[in-house]
Parts: sequence; structure tokens; C-alpha cells
Amino acid sequence: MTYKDLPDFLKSLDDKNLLKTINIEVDPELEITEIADRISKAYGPALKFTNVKGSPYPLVINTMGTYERLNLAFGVNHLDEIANEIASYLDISSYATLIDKIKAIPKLLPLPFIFPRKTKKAPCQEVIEEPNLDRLPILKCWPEDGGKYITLPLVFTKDPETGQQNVGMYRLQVYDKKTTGMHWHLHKDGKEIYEKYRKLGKKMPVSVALGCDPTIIYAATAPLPKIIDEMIFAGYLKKRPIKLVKCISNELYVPAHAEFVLEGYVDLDELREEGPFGDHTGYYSLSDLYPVFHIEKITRKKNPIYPTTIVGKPPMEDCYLGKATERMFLPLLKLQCPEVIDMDFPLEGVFHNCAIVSIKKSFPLHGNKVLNALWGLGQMMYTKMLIVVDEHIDVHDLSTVAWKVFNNIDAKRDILISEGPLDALDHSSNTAFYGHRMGIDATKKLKSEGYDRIWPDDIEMSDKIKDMVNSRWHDYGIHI
Ligand SMILES: Cc1cc2nc3c(=O)[nH]c(=O)nc-3n(C[C@H](O)[C@H](O)[C@H](O)COP(=O)(O)O)c2cc1C
Ligand SMILES: [Mn+2]
Repeated sequence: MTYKDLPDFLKSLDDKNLLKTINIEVDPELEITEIADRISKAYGPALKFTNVKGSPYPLVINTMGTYERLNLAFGVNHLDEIANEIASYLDISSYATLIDKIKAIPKLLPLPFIFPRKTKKAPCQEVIEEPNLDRLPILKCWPEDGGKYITLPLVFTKDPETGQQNVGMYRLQVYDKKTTGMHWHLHKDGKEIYEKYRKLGKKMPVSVALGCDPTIIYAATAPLPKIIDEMIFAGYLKKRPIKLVKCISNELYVPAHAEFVLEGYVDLDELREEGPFGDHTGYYSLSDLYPVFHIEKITRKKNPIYPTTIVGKPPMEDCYLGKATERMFLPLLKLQCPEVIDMDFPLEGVFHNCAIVSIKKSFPLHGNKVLNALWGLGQMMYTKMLIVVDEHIDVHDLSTVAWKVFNNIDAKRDILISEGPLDALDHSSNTAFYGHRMGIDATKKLKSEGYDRIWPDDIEMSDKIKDMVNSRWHDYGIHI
């Protein structure tokens, strides 16, 4: 089951007792953060605040902040269901013969319907008004933040050369009633499109949707190659086409069922100080110069709900979005690196700072091959610490991974230091945007890799003794 819009998803959460509604007045400045942070750390429910100081609109936060709600968001019991389906589409062998092709038709038939559908009448345009961000319950998240931030915005732009739209989640710092920052980082699609408009000297239309069904929200965060329109991916996840409507004041198409849409443009000659902001690394990102978003119209539903999130020390809601990426992008990664068995982004690595992969190792320095390949794949290039383990290791069992890393490596031989791009939020490198990444090859070393000793076996009890102890366990009277 997937959802028509955000309220539809919230209803489903509510029915399952996974949404808590708070009716007393709360302050969008810091108070909501402190509440939501405590709830995140306790793996608690989504929160709806109906009475936010200074705003007529209710606010929801932490809607996807546990594995249970993440699965519900995509209508699955486990994200591997989506990963396995993606893998089956990518498995060319299932289309090898004519019979296979015919067999594959029912599976592929729904795919054309993933393309977005344009509609004329849209709930997100029930009310059209002059911009006034002061009416929205926008959070000031952390004490040293440079101001209020819209933290869950879906930023729609259009490539002026190809005509293709892009959607990315880039936070917006509120400057006044109708002006915000536009925090697309150096390596992101929004920034690439912006540079094209700058070259062409054309006005850059930008529209921002707030509050959509969870597949659309997730798609805006997914590290898709630029040629894939996020709304196609959302349609695939939703199993229904995403309905889009043309904006009132610019040519962009936005989700018809959004709660709010901010329509406007980014001025090509204007930069303004953006930040600081308590970020998802658990540190403040420093202020820097970023483009400015001018809002010309706000359209909305009659009774919209304002969606938001907070980022900070993990685990927070965004870590779970990272987990969705970990699962859904594994089959694509395997296309490039078939030796990869599984992958884990530990929550503490805030999804771009640490990845653990297990591989089927079959030749000398195979681990290094995988490390270099992963640093060459899209947003994996930021991964500051990449750990490679052997195929039988469960990468999600961090204790076992740590045991392998601590005990298997020879530092000179097994650590690869690589210089390359880093996420714009990285604070540790001496230089912004690039620095050093570490690859750790914790696999068993081969004779062909120069290891001339005998690599010891893992200690394991024999099955015979295990079975015997199992059968007698009750008799020992030991309770653990
Ligand atoms: C809550 C949240 C906030 C984010 N904020 C930003 C941001 O301010 N700037 C940015 O460049 N990326 C941000 N990201 C990451 C991007 O959304 C992500 O890299 C996405 O793939 C960008 O889309 P694009 O590849 O079409 O540019 C954020 C992600 C999440 C989950
Ligand atoms: Mn994109």
C-alpha cells in the first residue's frame, strides 16, 4: 500500500498508533527540536503539533524516523523487497530468450505507468496567495543556527538544455517573508543546472514543494544519476504515476498533492551568507555564500500540514532515509561491482562517511579494486571510511565487522589512503570539498597477495558438539 499524499500517510501511521498528536502550544524556536530529538533517540513515534506558536498550520516531524515507519512509507515489510525487485529488473539473463522475454511481460507491464502524469486541477493550488513565510511554522532548530530553516523542501528545477526536471532536497534558510537561501552543494544536480542558467544568462525558475507522500520525499534525497527524473523513481516506488501540475507563476511542474508550493526563481548574480546550521553530521556546518531563492507566489491546500525534520547527532530521521538508499541502491552498485555481496551504512557514519561492504574475493588486491570502484560511483565518492570484508561476514553486524577490522589488518598493507572529493559538510579536512578518504581491506589475505604465512581459521565449534549441547541444554539448568 502506498499513499495519495502526506495526510493519507499520517492517517495510516495514526491507525497503527505510530503518530502522537500534541495539542498544547509549542515554540518552533528550539522547543520542537528538543522534543523531536528526545523522541528520535528513544526510537519513538512521528509527532504532529497542532498548536505551533505564531502559525495557523499544524506541523509534522519524524514521520520516517524508525525502520517500521520507513517500511510503511514504501508499503513493504522489508526494504529488501524493493531491492530484490530492482535486482530482478536489472537481471538481463531473465530476458535472454524469447520465452524469457514473454515471461517477463507481466512483470514489466506496470513500468510505463511510472511516468508522471500531468493534471490541470490540483489540491496544492486550492489557495493561491502572496508569499509570507512568517505564517509557516518554520523551525529554528539549534541554538547557534543562523536563523529559521525549511528542512524538508523538495526543490524543483529544470535543465535549460535538456528540458528535464530535477528534484533535490536542499535546505532553505529563511531571510524574510519571501526570500530564502538555496543550499545546493557544489556536486549536486541543482547546482549543475544553476551553472547552466548562469552560462545562458537566463532567469532560473525554481519551485519548492513541501509535504508530499513519502515516496516523493525520499526520491528527492536519493542519489540518482542526473538523467533519472526523481518523479519517475517516486512513481516506481509508489506503483502509481506521480500527478504533477504546472505552477501558477513559472513553467515548472510540481506534485499536485503537495501541501504547499513555493514558486519563484533564483537570481543568478546574487549570493548571500547561508548558515551556520546544526547539521546531520552532528556538528554545525559553517556559514558560506549560497544563491538566494525569491518566492513570488505560495500555493497550498485549504488545510495544509507543514512537514519538517531535524538533523543533528545520529540517530535522526535522515539516517533512515540513508538506510533506504543503502538497500535500494545495492542492486545498482552490484551492476558495476558484481563481487559486492552486501553493504551497510552505519547510522553513526551519517550515510556518506562510512560504508561497509562484503565481497566475494577472487584475485590479488581485489579489496583495493572494490575500494577504488566505490569511490568512483556517484555520491559514494564522499565516503570517508570504506571497509571491505569477506563474503560470509554479515556487514550489518557491526561487532563482527569491528572484530575483523581490529584483528585482520596490517596497517601498511591494508589501509589505502585516497585523496578526492568530500561532502561539502565535511569539517575535518584541512580543505573544503576535498581531502583524504581511508579504505580498509579487512579480508583474509592470500598467498598471491604476498602473505606467506598460514592464515588461521575462525574458531568454530563442531556441529556435532553444538547439537549435543543443544539437546542437553535444558538438563544443565542454566538460564541465559
Ligand atoms: C534532510 C536532508 C537535508 C538535506 N539537505 C541538503 C542540502 O542542504 N544541500 C545539499 O546539497 N544536499 C542536501 N541533502 C542531500 C541531497 O538531498 C541529496 O544529495 C540528493 O541526492 C540531491 O539531489 P540531486 O542529486 O538531484 O542534486 C539533504 C538530504 C536530507 C535527507
Ligand atoms: Mn537529481
